[in-house]
Amino acid sequence: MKKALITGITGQDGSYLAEFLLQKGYEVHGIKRRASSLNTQRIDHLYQDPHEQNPKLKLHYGDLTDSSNLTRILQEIQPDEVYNLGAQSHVAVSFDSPEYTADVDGMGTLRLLEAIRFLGLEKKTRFYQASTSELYGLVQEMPQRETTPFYPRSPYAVAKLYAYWITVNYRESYGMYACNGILFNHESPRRGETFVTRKITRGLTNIAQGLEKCLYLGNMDSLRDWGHAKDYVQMQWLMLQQEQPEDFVIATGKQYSVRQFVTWSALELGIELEFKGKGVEEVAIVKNIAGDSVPGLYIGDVIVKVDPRYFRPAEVETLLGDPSHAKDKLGWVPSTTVQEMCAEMVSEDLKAAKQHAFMKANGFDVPIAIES
Ligand code: NDP
Ligand code: GDR
Repeated sequence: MKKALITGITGQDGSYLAEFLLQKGYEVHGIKRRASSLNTQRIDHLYQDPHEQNPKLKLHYGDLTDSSNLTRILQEIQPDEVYNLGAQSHVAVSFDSPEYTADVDGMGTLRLLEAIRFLGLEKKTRFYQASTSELYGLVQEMPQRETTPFYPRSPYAVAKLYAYWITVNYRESYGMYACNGILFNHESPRRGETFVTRKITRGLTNIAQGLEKCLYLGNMDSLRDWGHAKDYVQMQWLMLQQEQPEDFVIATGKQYSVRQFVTWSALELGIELEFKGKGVEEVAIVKNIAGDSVPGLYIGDVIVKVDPRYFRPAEVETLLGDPSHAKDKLGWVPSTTVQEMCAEMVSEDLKAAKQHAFMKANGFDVPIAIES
């Protein structure tokens, strides 16, 4: 039985990857951070009670900032594969916490690689690094492929640049099977609530249930190449099953604006929107509502506004990936379109919003966690 260690197992990708590897028959180990409240919601459905059986999923407390902890966990598990998904992954937050982001996202990668080497596991343990399209930053070439020069535009992307190169360096220096997946944005119903797609689907479903009045967003012109996280984790695994380690771009090859994602999400709820104004003045107004699908909402209501607080000190305006290398070598074909993914996200968030509205209507004052 193969053993895998996943850092970031409590995150979006970590949860899908853990599911995938368990289905493949792996023993899966994950590193979770100590938090003052439970942070395992995304993997709770995979939990097996160690008192009843020998679980195939095992969690270890740890942190990418703690080398001795990482070394001890690796020594204990001796994994065949390590997936380094753990990160302070929010680009906007990285401008507020640049040093922490560098420590976790950049140095954290070095700590793991060095622990593998120190323990003499460099010929046994294969290593996947969660690299990102944010490395491309300011446009150098469109679409972006494995050979496109990097121009990072945030402390997050600069930290990930270090992680990218240290992974390449350990491969070249020590013959490690180590590779970078340069993944473009991927989303799902499990996406963190403060990334733009989930913020939109959650915000609009709350509005449709009368729980919120207006959704505030930043740069609506931003263009992204969005895929489904469930598809993308399969590529993470495939990258570690090749004869030779290589770096791959994983993307859909199509890009859409934030505004377009708002439009699709609203249409899923039966709401047709009209956008008026430019820049900070832009708003989305309800133009039509299908049937009586959204009681309490009226034509002419303004339900999306721009708040410059969400503008970034330096923006990545446009990302579009060229996945042809992954297609040729890994047989990559995304199984979900962005519209299908948007529909799935709206549907899941609508269920939660309906439950919330039901509780509220029945006298339970449950506040909505609105973190942006
Ligand atoms: P999430 O933000 O959903 O998950 C991040 C994970 O990292 C969480 O489990 C988090 O733990 C953990 N983590 C954060 N800080 C530390 C730390 N100091 N030590 C250990 N673990 C830590 O990210 P995604 O699942 O979306 O992304 C996975 C990886 O892929 C990240 O590295 C991200 O940068 C990268 N990536 C993501 C893309 C995307 O579009 N989703 C695209 C390209 C790259 P906790 O739950 O406790 O917060
Ligand atoms: P990104 O994702 O920065 O691409 O990083 P995010 O969803 O945060 O932003 C995408 C684009 O939308 C614009 N935007 C807003 N973003 C947020 N979060 N909130 C808003 O209100 C808002 N309004 C407009 C942003 O400016 C940006 O242009 C994600 C993360 O998962 C990274 O870890 C990963 O490496 C990259 O994707 C690929």
